[in-house]
Amino acid sequence: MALADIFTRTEGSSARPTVTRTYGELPAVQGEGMAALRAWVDEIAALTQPARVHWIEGSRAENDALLREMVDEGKLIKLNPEWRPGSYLARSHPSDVARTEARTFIASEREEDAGPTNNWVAPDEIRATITPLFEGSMKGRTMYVVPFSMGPVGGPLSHIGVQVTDSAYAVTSIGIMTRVGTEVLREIAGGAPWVKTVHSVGAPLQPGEQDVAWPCNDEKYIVHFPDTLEVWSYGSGYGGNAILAKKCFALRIASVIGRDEGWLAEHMLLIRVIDPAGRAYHLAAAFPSACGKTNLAMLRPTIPGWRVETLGDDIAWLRPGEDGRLWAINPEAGFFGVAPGTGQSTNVTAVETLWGNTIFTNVALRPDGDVWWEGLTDEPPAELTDWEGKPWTPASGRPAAHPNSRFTVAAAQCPQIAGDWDAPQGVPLDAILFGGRRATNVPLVVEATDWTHGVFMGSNISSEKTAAQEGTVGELRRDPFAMLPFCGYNMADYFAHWLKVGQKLRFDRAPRVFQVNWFRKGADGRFLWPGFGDNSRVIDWIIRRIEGEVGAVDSPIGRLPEPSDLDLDGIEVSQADLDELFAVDPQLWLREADLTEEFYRTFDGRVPAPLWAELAALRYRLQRA
Ligand code: GTP
Ligand code: SPV
Ligand code: MN
Repeated sequence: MALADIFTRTEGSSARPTVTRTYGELPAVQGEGMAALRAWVDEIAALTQPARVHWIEGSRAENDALLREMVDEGKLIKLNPEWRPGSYLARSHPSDVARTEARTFIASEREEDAGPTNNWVAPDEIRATITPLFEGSMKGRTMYVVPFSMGPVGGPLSHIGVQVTDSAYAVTSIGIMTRVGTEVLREIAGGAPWVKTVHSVGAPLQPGEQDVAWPCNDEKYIVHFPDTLEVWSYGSGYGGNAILAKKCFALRIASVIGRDEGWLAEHMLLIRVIDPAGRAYHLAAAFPSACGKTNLAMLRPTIPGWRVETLGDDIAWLRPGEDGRLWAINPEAGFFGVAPGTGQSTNVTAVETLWGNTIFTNVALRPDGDVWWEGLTDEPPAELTDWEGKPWTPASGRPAAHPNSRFTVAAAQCPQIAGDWDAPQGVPLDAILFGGRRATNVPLVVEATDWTHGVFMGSNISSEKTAAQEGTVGELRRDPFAMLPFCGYNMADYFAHWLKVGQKLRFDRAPRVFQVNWFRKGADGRFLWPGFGDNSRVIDWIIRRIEGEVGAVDSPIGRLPEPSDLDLDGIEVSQADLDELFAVDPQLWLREADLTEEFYRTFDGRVPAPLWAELAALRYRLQRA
């Protein structure tokens, strides 16, 4: 693919070679809405006191200049263009490597609107806390103004926002992950509503002070104001803490907008699956962070004749259509994916996507100026520089790449991206999958009996924690709909909203709901299921269920495949492993049901009655199994 094709979204904007504009020089976009934007930018600049203000226009030249500047400042390492053209490595501060959920707040007017799964703070109180932190926080730095669109600019399901930030790394990342630039300003000028997002790494520079490679602050605040549609993020330069269009806007704030407008903002991948007969199906799947979304989004089926086209890998916005179907778009424009575990044998599509024009963060550097991470190749290189910049050899006894190291790359670079991946109206869903990382109990695949049962399943997802968030890896936690850290309002109201959206769908056109688990382990600790490309075998069963081509076995927790209906041609899975993959132990599930009751009770009566009825019915079936 030609470089020019990758940056098509910036075509039409004038390519200006100059990066820095002094404060007061404004883009030549006229319109009513610009006054409010300018006033807001003035207000933030007066508070944060940057040395310069730079309105981002989204051109290729501007992006290149920002990257060059960061290389000059030692903030990025330019990779060897022979191996990885147009690509860079960022090394974060060792304390700033993942989302900080404990420092993430929902500042709704009413505490009950945040609910027990969120950190609630009163808006006035938190403004009083963070305003002094933002005071002068951009001193000596450039404040970038980044207008962005989630979804194609002007699309019926799209929403726009503006991020001001003092991090050029954030600007270039947002440029990959969203549609950025002057065409968004034209929407704002024309009066389109927009979300305000403010980001500072919290590291002002005194005159003459030398900057560091990754400025950040020990004190961190990621604060969402759902009532006024604002995000204020302080102290972190990392991913979901700093690319505010992503988790903060497209999930936490958008979930609140969706609640009010009748749609859903979800932590889901989106794919089109094409069967050997050429029939196309659309699937969305919600798995918690680092639990396989990017991998499933880029699936290469191991069953002959099947194909998958990628539509999105992390976020989907779902809206009931006039036709009674549930329509979905991927609001993002790029992938911010987990590097470790991404390799030739697991996700060759991702490896090919990363051929160039990629910003890597916290992976290892090879002596030849290319990158490496655990799982990219079976054999590690003999020597590397690790993610902290220290010499590394296979004998070092520690990972060379941080477990949550990531790549940032344009979606258009994915070799199996769907031709219409950015179609403004999206695609109609045939199935929704919920999953998590569960070593025990949860079968490879289970089908929900109907929408309400599916919502019950989603509300009960739990998963072992990964490196994508601060905390203890492996610890089991509830992560309903894979949205625990991302739902911007009361989770029980969110369950009710899912039920309500279901009522807007035609019963025979609503997506069918399934729960999957690629991560079940045997007593010896090994994964029972080969996973990755072989997950196509589960998708094949799901689609044949949708078409009514195969039956299923009723179990207390839902419908399981008839063992003979799973296509296992060409893989070695022993009968004992298969039995274990689908084993449902009523005693253990009754214990899970107790935990569900405990969880539901934390919502003070807000969990919708139909879900309590599902829990009662589950227990009834389990007691008689
Ligand atoms: P976020 O970007 O954090 O939301 O993560 P994600 O859900 O997109 O997860 P991703 O696809 O990046 O996978 C995370 C880790 O899970 C990687 O190390 C993968 O190698 C591993 N993984 C993904 N799919 C499978 C699978 O089918 N089986 C096994 N065993 N591991 C998998
Ligand atoms: C996740 O943690 O689910 C991610 C990465 O997708 S971040 O954007 O940092 O949230
Ligand atoms: Mn994610």
